[in-house]
Amino acid sequence: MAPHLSPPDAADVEVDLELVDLLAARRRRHGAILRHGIAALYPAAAGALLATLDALLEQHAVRRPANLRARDVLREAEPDWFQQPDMVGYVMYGDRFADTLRGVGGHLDYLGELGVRYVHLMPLLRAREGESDGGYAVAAYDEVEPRLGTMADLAGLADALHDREMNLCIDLVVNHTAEEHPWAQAARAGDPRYRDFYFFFPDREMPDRYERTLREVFPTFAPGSFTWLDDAQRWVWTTFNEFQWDLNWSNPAVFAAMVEVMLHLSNQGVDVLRLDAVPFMWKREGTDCENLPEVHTLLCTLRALMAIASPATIFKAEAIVAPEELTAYVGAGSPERHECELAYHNQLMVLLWSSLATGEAKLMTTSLRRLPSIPSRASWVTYVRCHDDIGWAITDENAAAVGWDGWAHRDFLVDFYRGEFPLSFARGDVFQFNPETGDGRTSGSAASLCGIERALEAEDPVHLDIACRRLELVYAVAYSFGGVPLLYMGDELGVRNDASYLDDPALADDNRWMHRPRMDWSVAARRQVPGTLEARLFEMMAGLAGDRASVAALHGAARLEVLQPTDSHLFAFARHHPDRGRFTMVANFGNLTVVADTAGLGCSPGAAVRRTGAGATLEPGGVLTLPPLGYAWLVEP
Ligand code: OTU
Repeated sequence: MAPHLSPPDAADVEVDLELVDLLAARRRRHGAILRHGIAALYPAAAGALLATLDALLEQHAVRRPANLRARDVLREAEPDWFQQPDMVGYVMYGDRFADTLRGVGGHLDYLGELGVRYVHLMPLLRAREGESDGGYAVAAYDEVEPRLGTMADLAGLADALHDREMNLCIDLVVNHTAEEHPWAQAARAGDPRYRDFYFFFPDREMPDRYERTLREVFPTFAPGSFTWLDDAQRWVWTTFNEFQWDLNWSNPAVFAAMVEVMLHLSNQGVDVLRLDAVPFMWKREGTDCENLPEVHTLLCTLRALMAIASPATIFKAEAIVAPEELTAYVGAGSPERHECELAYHNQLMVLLWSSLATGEAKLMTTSLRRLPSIPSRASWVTYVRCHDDIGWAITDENAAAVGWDGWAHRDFLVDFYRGEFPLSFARGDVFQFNPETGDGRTSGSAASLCGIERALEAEDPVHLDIACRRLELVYAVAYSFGGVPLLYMGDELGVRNDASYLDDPALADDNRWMHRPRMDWSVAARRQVPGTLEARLFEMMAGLAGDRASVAALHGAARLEVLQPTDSHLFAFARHHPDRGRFTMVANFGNLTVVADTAGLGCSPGAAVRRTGAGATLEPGGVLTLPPLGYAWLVEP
């Protein structure tokens, strides 16, 4: 008789996971990092701050709902949940997608069709009235924007998502508050406790000294980094808009107050906190006040706290910075450090658009080969478009390495994507042109930047087909490069630029609203009408998600190797995992057909096609034929 284990009585195995034991274990695991971080950041106040944090942790543990405590345990058992090959994100403004949070909950089937398992809702906490930088000027961290609903609706949406194995990501604006936030109002009125929540200066002396080395983020609509307050007779630090006051994170009271905010949001069932504008969280004279070492210590310390209090909640860093600064946010360079689990891969995004414009992949290959690898427990979010402009973060060094002039190339990209370059297929606009530095950025929807808008206007089916291939090509890279791919609302339907923001005085100044249109559900319905643009693109995006989910090697921990094909129009990379096989993608950005040999890309003869675009084919023997904008996804066991 075959030996078998008889199932034990359920009562025998029921383990009572005492909350106190769990907390103690988590403290043993993360407590030293927490204490070290606090001591490093706040040496004079460390003891008192740790006591405050202890009290917050205790209060939080009592308040944390039972279902989320269970989720904590599950997530500790599956810490790589966000790295699974079936993880696909969708980014939306709740109001623009479905009016309210409840409305969003009513459209989860739609997201399910796209294979979405991660929903990023753009800023949803109560913002200031009027201009609010798309909600990035928060007036109350403990309230949901009334237009969208209530905190209870948010918790309800989290539950509904969790029931469908979907995860919730929300924005947390950590660098600044709105000037209407009660902290800011108290500071303005002269309350000394809250004065220290921000940076106030009686005269121009310090602002002038800082500004010698600061970069201007919004040079056209918010020049300078300080704003004069007539009533308070003070300058206040405002990196972004005048109504967004930078928080003073060197004040331990700010740290404690923001921890409270984070814990409260995690108790609503939030899985991922997108930490906005993290590079700016620490200032020091004589520097650009971005990416300072203290920022990284801050993030590690907050991470340790969250891992003790709410392990089900992870961090995504929003640091849209130069390549040499980027990778540290996910722990590159110090793999023993646990910083953010996720960060935006703005390099990949920028280089995809650069490659589409030039029909050349060598800059992308060279730049990405130079990026340090990141620890296997962290991942990128990869994306083609988001709600922001495209800042052309291509360094002079990387451009020079392929024989290009960095400035000239960035200038070309700005012209190309505003549609002003001969033969440009794009339709976009320039965002925040800075005449002092000559730098410009780009606004526009993915479809418009890929040429779909122009082709539709010209009623030109050939160019429409080519434009769709461009969109597919860049999304096919984003869906396989590593980590969580993000689908930006509307791209699945080829939504074009929308000029209606110009009619709203609170938005008209900021052309990023051209690529933040409202969802038109009658357009979405056309996804079911064969032969339409919407059906084609929707099926394409759903197919990318489905194929991605079927490739074990697309787990986020698989090592990335950017390959160097002999033909510089090709971009190719492999993902290696010792126990999950190998994945290879080859993409042709050029406008001639390229024939490549898969053995030359390191593939074994057993490599099989999982997906192709634009009619690419693989013949026995490993000969790959890639028409213009064609690509292949190859898998090996
Ligand atoms: C973020 O972006 C948001 O994504 C923007 O929508 C906000 O306007 C802004 O913060 C202020 O809250 O400069 O052009 O390195 O580059 O935080 C976008 C980080 C931005 C910054 C980034 C910022």
